[in-house]
Order: sequence, then structure tokens, then C-alpha cells
Amino acid sequence: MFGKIKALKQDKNVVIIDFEQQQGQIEIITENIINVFSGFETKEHQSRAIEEVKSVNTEYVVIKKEDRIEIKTTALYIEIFDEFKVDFYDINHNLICADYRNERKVSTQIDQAAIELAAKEGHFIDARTLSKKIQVVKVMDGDECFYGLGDKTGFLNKRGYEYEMWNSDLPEPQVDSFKALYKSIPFFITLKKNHVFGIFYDNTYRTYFDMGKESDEYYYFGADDGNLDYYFIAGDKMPEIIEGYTYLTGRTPLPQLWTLGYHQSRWSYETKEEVKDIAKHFRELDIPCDVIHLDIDYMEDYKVFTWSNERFKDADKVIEELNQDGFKIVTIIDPGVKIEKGYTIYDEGIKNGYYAKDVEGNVYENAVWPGLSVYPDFSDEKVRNWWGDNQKLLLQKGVRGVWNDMNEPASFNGPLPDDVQFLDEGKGANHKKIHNVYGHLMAKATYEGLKRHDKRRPFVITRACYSGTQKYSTGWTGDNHSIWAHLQMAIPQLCNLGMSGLTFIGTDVGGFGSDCTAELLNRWVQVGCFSPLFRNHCCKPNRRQEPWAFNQETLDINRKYIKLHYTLLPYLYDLFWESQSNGLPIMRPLVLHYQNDRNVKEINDQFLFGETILVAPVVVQGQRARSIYLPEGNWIDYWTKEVVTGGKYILREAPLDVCPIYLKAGSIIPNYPELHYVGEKEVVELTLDVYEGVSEYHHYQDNGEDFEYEYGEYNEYLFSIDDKGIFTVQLASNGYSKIYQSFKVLYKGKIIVVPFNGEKVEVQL
Ligand code: MIG
Repeated sequence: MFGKIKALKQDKNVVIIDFEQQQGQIEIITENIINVFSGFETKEHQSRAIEEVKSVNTEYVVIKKEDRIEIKTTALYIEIFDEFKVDFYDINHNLICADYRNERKVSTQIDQAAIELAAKEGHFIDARTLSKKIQVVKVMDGDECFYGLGDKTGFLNKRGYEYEMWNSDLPEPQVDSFKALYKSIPFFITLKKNHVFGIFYDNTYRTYFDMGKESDEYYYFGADDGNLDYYFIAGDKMPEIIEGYTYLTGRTPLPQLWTLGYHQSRWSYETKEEVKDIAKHFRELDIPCDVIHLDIDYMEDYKVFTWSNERFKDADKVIEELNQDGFKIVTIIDPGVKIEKGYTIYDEGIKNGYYAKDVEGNVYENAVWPGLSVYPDFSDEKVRNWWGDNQKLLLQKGVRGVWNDMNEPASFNGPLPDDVQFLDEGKGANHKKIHNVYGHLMAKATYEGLKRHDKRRPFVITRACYSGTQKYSTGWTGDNHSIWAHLQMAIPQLCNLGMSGLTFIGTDVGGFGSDCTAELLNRWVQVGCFSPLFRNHCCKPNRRQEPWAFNQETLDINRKYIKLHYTLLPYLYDLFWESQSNGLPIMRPLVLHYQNDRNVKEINDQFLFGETILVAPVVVQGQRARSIYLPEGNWIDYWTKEVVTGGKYILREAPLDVCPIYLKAGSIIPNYPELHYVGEKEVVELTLDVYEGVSEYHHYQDNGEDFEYEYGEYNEYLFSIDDKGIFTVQLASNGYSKIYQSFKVLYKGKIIVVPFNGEKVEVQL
């Protein structure tokens, strides 16, 4: 496709190589991040994920050899050969990643008769397309594990499977053989014996990832269209790869503190009376809750940015009342705009040409909840601004967050044809190119609109995503089912999403479709407790699954874990603070911190919450004990305080109300006093749950709501414990007036209260 190397030139950070048939470029973004580009569609990059110039001044040398070009940065060697084959080496010239030179070994013989026979009983297989217009094939050495790739089904390690990036709304219970779900995040991390690296294939068309399904010798990624445009991200440790990827695509900004509380939802709480009743239950039953979600039935005829006059008359008054009681309201919005003359949103969009068009230039129509509808063209800034400004109609009613659904985009009358036309910031593009970023751009519009019209940090949830959506929105995993397989899937799925840059993420706790059982909800809330987005949500015709919907035991177990979540809120908020600067997720697979421990590469039923809390939930019906792998070091059982030495498997009893939790020795975990919602009372004394060992911990504190922290209005506390058991607290930053008055240190069964006035304090524990 490229032919032989002909000529070479350099332009700042870019090495431009003329091959016989096509030009290729290697751009040194940083010493560890290299972009490989060839403009098949456009001469320039056309990223929707990377929105700023990321390349920095980096020293590098280029050497032209007889058969290759060598580029050397302070961290990497890159060798480029004919046909634009590119190999990456570490600084000691050990091979990290090589392009595959041989022909792909796919059988071109498709057994048509077998396909037809199997189809008689409903077994369908996709005809394999053998080669993509753009395709990169990499050598697989033997021990690679692959992580990331967004929300794909199945287990943590993606090796041996093939996937597609094509945002899809599929209501059937999702299983391992699904190739695509709602989100397209074309980024994966490869871990092998001596190396770890990441590849981000920045192409919004339908892309394909075969992680060693076709052959044991190679894996590949490709696309039908667009450019060859991928980033190779190197580092020594897995967290550095995520840091590199989120350096490019952005990081989750600090959320409002209340968004980290418990959320209750259902499709739908249909009247204001029902919403009030749900709220009342939480307070009366002593179950903390911050957020109630309004699903599509709050609208008039499912018309976006309207309110049902009958069921939500005077919504602002009700929302204000709920607010007084600590509840914040989040409303759903869908992109599909009902075709109805006289409906302001529809009319404005038509007048201004804001909707996607068919190839003849007529506004494109399909059906969603409101019936025949049109699709706002979020690929254009004007449209995003208009959509963003419409958030005012929600904010005016007192809404505090906006949930973006159906933005794959979903359509009831068959998929949008490939040739539906979008503006693409004036460049023009078809559906094939915009599909995978439609939800991303809707989330961006929503975020920016909220930010313009409210001083607080926008809270947006989205179902469809592309790389970089984390800058604008949290995500949830869409329509899972109330089945044990989906509770099991939640762990690897959330961990992989986290490694794909989506820090703020959660599943529908209890499951969306199908009917939940008491036991399933009890176990799901034990996972939800440790997910950053903690929301119970359920589908319209299915059995109710609020914490009280089953029996007393279930209510008690829900209360126990929701309260535990609130206890851990300051720790969770600290993780978000940290993630803003390194992109690390909240829910982490063990392999992220123990990449050299062979035992953790494929742990699918345990995870880390931050770096020091290990969670081993039960995800099997009827199970009342389970084996747990603890990595090296000492770990303390959260419930019994027993110290266990790691590097081995242990067996632990796990009755229905127990989710096994272990703390790494040396952990300092900040805890809040009991709260029924964020802001119920000012926290003047912070509890520190301390686990023996030398340690240091940074704790972040601000008003939890607006952007003043960007101007220094925050405190950063540094807690440390030395080998003599001396506890020290000091302020590393002091810009927020509400300094804690004291700390309650829990240490080896003792409670030590340490008064604080902002000056450094040292106490012997
Ligand atoms: O498929 O608005 O994933 O959370 O409750 C129906 C109704 C459309 C899909 C979302 C789900 C939501 C539902 N929506």
C-alpha cells in the first residue's frame, strides 16, 4: 500500500516520509508518545478526542539507514521500514512492539453450505471481511494480555476476541460474543512479560479490533475509512499508560461532591407525588440518598426540554421542596426532537438548519420515543451552543444534572443510513463518520451549556461515548439485565472502562431489564458501593427494586452499604482529585497496580477501589464463602481487622450481608460522619481510619460545588505516620476557609482526637 521509502524530511516534531505510493508521518508528541499517521482521507488529523495541541518540544534524532529510518527519543527507538512498517524498542533496544510482516492467515474459504445449514435453527455468523481499507497488524509474542477498549462485554483480558467500535443500543442481554455496545473507545493497553504499552487508534468510523482471535501470531486493528492515525504510548507501569492516554484525550474534571452520593432511579417516577414518596421513604428508612432521576415520563409527549403539565405541574416548587430535604433532581434528555409545528425546539432547529439531513438535503426523519423525530447535528458548534443553551429550561426548574440517553443515536425505524449528512464544523461528513461521536458531541454540548448557565460543576451522564468523553460526562453502562451474569460482567466492564479513561462510571445497580431478586440486589449494592457512579435503576415493566422493595433483610443490607459508601465519600472525592491530574480510574483491576504478579492478570471478581482498598464481592447466587487473592504485602480485613499476609489465595466466609474488603497495611482512609446526603451538616471533624504501617496520605477539601478551586480555594492536608507511630498533620495548601477543627484517628482499636487549627501537629499514636 505504501511501497518503498523514497525521501525523508523533518518539520519540528514531525518526521515526514515519502513512500512510493503514499506519505507517512511519525510525530514525536512526547518522549513516550508517538503518533503514526497517514492521511488517507484528510491531510491533517481530524480528532474529536484530542482537542488541544499535545506535542511538546522533545529532543530526538533521526538517522537514515539503508533499509530503514531510525528515530530516537530519550525513551524510545522507533524503526520505520518500507510499506510503513513501524517497530518500537525501549531505550535499551529491547523490542516492545513490532508490525507483523507476513500475510494474515485467514481462511478465505467461507463454507456457505455450513452457514446456511446453521441458519435454519437461527445460528448466524457474520461473513468475515478479510481486509479493511486501513489496517495495522502487530506481532503477538505469546503472553500478551489486552485491557481497555471501553465497555466491551466479557472478561477483563480481551485476548482471543474480536470487537467492533460502532455505538449500538441492543436491548438483549449482552453476552461475551457481542462485538459492540454503546461506547466506542478505540484504545487498548497491552501487557506482556517485560513491557506495557497502549495504542489509541483515533478514527471515528467503524473500527475493528482483533485481539488474537484470527491468529496466535498477530493482532490487528483497522477501519473502513478515515486515516491511519494511531498513538503508541509507552511507559514502565500500567498507570503511566493511562496517564499518557488521558494526557491526549483529557481527564474527568472534579465533580460536585453530591454526585458521588447514592442515586435512585426508575423508568419512571411518573408523577411529582411519586417522586416525593420515594424521597420520603429514603429519609424515613434512614437510607442516605442524594439524587433522584426523572426518566422520560416527566416530559410532555416525550418532547425534549418540556415538562408534563399534568404530572409535573409546578415542577420547580416540588424540586425546591425536595432540595430542602437534600435531594437533587437529574432529568433525562434524548436527542430525538419530535416533529411538531409549534413546538419551539423543533421550530427553532428547522428554522436554523440544525438537524441532520438526507442526501437530497431534506431533514432526515426516524422514530424514537416521541414518534417521528429529527436529529440535532451535534457535529456543528452552532448546534451544540443552541442545545447547550436549552439546558437553561431544565436549570430554571431546579434540575442539577442532565442524563443523556439514546445518543448512539438510537432509532426505531432501522439504523440511520450511511449517507445521512452532518455539518462537521462546516467540512461536511456522513453518518459513517459521525455515528461514533454523536453521543460524545451531545455530551460536550450539554456540559458546555450547563457550564455557561450555572456556576456549578456540570453533572452529565451519557450512554454513548467516544474517546475523550470523560472531559464532559460520566457514563453508565446502559441497559444491562437483572441477571447474575451481568453482575459478574460489571466488574471487568467497569475496570476496562476505567482503563479507557472513563473515571466516573457505573452500572444500573440491580440491573435494568428482567426482574431483580432480593439476593441479586443485595450483592449488586455491594459492588455499587465501590463504583463512582452509584445508581439503582430499573426498566418500566420490571419488578421494583428500590432498597425497600423486597424485605427487611434486603433493606438492611442496602442501608449498610449505602452508609458505607457515604463513610468513604472523602476518600472517593480524593480519588477524583487525583484523577484530575493522572487520569487513573476509581475502580481498578488488580493488574493495574501489580502488573508483575502473574496471578492478577485475569482477576475478574475482585478489584481495587483506589490503590489501597481491595474489594472481593460475591457475584454468584447462593455463595456464602469465596476465595480471594491478596497481592504481596499485608492486608487488613475491614470487618474483623485481622491482618493477612498477601501473595496468596485465602478463603473467606461471606454471608449475604458481607462483602469482603481488605485494606493495604499503611492505609489512611478519611471517613465522614454519618450523613443522609451531602451537605446535611458541615463536617468539622474528619475521621481517619488508619491501618498500621508507615504511610502518607493527601486529603483534598473544597466547597464541593463550583469552580473556585481552580483559583486556589481548597485545602490539601498531608497526613503521615512514621515508623515510631508519630502521626503528623499539616496543610500543604490552604485556600479554603473551612479547615477541619479536629481529626478522629482510629488506630489499633484506639480513638485519638487530634485538635487542629491549621498549624502542623504531631501526635504519638
Ligand atoms: O430504551 O428512557 O438506557 O436507562 O430508562 C428505553 C427510558 C430508553 C434507555 C436507557 C434507560 C432508560 C430508558 N431508555
